[in-house]
Amino acid sequence: MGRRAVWLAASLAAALALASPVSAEDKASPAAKASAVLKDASGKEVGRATFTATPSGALLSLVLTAAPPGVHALHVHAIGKCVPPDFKSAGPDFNPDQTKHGFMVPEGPHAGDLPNLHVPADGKLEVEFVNPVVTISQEAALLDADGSSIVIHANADDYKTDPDGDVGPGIACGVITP
Ligand SMILES: [Cu+2]
Ligand SMILES: [Zn+2]
Repeated sequence: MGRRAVWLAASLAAALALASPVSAEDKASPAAKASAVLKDASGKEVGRATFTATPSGALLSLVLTAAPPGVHALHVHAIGKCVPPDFKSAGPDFNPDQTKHGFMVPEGPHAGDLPNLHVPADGKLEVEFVNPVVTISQEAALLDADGSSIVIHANADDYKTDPDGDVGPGIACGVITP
């Protein structure tokens, strides 16, 4: 499994743990964490994300409490800056390997690509993913010099259109902090 490995559902992660390129240092400090509070353009909190370093990669737990219903793209973006209303300040998808966007293309995905969120009518959703590519504080790090952020977009990700999956503007954003 290379650096282009896709995000995996948590249920699949255990089977692939031995093949993941996680550094020894992250393995030695499994308690390493980072987190983000996601807010919409009006500044209202819509949910929280926690990243935990594991021997299989970064485990993302996302708890949405007031997200807009519907199907929305979820990405890690390259810069830790969330300026409303469109959160362009967060930069493009996190892409330290200079790959292309999307799970459906052979040159993809970006390290920051994630599966779509299907938010129910009450705006509440809890999901967990393991990303074997990114780390909290090592190579491909979320906490690099310019930080990173987690962004929910207006539309679904088509998993193939470069550079962003045709997802429309950001509608919620959270800076990832230690
Ligand atoms: Cu994005
Ligand atoms: Zn992408």
